[in-house]
Amino acid sequence: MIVVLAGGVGAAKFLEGVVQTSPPEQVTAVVNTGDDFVLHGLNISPDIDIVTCTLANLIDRQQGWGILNDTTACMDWLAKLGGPNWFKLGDRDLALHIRRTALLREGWSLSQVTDSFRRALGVRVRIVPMSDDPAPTHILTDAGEFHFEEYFVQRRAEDTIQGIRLHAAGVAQPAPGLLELIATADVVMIAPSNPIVSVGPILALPGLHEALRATAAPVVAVSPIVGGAAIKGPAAPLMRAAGHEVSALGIAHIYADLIDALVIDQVDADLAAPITDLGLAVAVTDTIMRGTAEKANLAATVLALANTIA
Ligand code: FO1
Repeated sequence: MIVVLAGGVGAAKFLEGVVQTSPPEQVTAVVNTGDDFVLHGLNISPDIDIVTCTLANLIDRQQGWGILNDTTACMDWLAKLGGPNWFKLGDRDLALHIRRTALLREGWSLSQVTDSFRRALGVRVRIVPMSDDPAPTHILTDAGEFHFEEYFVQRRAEDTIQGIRLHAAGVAQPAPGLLELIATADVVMIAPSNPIVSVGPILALPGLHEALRATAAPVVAVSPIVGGAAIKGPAAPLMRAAGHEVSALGIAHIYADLIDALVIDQVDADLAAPITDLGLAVAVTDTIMRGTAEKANLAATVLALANTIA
């Protein structure tokens, strides 16, 4: 089993590469739920839906989230009625949240809901939330403490970050079977996602560090930072706020005692030596996932690097 620790948009694209180089039934995506929140009384799981809809080829590729050609009739009326409209939810997207909320109320776990949805949408990759417990990510700023989505979307990431609070709802347990999945994996991959608020919440679960260190599987990460910048999203200010250098070397430091190897972009080839000095194996390739071929090449590079370690 190939286990991929995943956030949202970047991870979803990477997974599209992984399923080109390995049978989808042998791939399990463990997805961040730190972005999850309640809006309009609905349980919204942004990264789970991004991964699921991308792998179902239903995603709005221009945005990276939301459903292709979705309409906004309900959102328009919600706004007309005074509802919040800062988080754009299309009509088909809302069906996911309405159904998820109903099933959770009936006693289903988030794992069960997520598995039911990916099967309904024809996705052959197993998709597992990192936890079935609430584990919201909060950003502490000079203007107060906000849920990640309020900070990032509603407030346009303009606040000065003073800190990050993972699992702000209290102690979240790894999803059922997650530690076992890592222990028995053939390969563990960390997708090119935000190391602080997408991968960070997963790694902060009790037992995750130990599981990654103990597994016989090679653990290989892909740097989401290229040429000192993130491809998309707020990784740079968040890494700085967490005291890390915004570079592929900074990524290596964050993951150093949990991974065996790191794949970095060719523009960062000069960082291969200092990263190797940390005891990590390094592969250098084009990590910008412009299209299908680049996604497949990146996944193949990760797999090849893993095979040199196993
Ligand atoms: N990101 C935005 O920047 N603006 C939005 O209005 C927005 C809506 C949205 C709806 C459903 C969904 O699954 C994701 C959505 N996202 C939106 C992306 C979301 O902010 C992601 O959690 C982040 O991009 C981090 O992965």
